[in-house]
Amino acid sequence: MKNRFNKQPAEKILSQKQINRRNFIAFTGFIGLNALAYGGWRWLYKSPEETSGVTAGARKPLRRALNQNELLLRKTFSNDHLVKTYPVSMADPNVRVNSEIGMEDPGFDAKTWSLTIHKKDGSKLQVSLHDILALPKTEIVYDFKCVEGWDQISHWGGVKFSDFISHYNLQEEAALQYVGMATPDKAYYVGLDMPSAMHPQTLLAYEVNGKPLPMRHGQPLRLIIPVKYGIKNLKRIGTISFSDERPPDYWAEQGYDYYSGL
Ligand SMILES: Nc1nc2c(c(=O)[nH]1)N[C@H]1C(S)=C(S)[C@@H](COP(=O)(O)O)O[C@H]1N2
Ligand SMILES: [Mo]
Repeated sequence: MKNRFNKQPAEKILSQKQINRRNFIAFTGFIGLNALAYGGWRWLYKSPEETSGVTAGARKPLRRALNQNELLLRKTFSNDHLVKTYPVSMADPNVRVNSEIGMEDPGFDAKTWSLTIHKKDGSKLQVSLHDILALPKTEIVYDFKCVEGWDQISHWGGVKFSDFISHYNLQEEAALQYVGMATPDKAYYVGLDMPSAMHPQTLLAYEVNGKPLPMRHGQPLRLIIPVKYGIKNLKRIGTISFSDERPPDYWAEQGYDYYSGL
């Protein structure tokens, strides 16, 4: 009797010639794609490095691509586009500490710290933490993303940069195209396009998880700018300045994207 449960599906039997042909196509295709990738990499690697300026350290074609990408991103940027937020319960209680450039001064004292604002007319405005704590407080829980490949949902509190601007009547400054921020020792610094700085989720933050910022997270005041990668979220802000030219930016001088938008 025939076993009806042991039926083999009718497979197409390939001739040796067909097998050889398929192997040949797969093999040459593999070699070809690799040659193309290698050629592309050689081309990029051998192309000249950009002229050092506000940005540096990247091959010219790569920097061109980054700058083009910035133009596209800027076209779609809007204050109505909010970064996704989460309930406080989802915030990680152990906030990761990344790098601490510009925070190494052992003599730094958060109690005597004040924020220096360089105004358009050349004058300086000194703002104490006490003054900042008196401004309306905003909290945000969002997914903080570092270019090094990690991200973490974290909870921050502070004053909106845009609220700070209106409280101190810095409208003329905010009409310029860029904001520059630096640590008190000037060792770490970032440049930000004004629309991103004025975005409603951008904070001058003094709290993480409902408590004052620990030293390693930038005590007493840091930038939280959810529309950007971690590199732009300067810890321990010492000075803020405004300009129509791109301010110096620590990582853009090392080949990273100046815009670093998300
Ligand atoms: N002053 C200063 N701010 C800094 C950095 C730094 O090295 N020094 N590193 C940046 C980078 S790359 C990231 S990912 C975040 C990390 O912030 P966190 O340590 O609070 O997680 O801080 C940013 N701000
Ligand atoms: Mo980072």
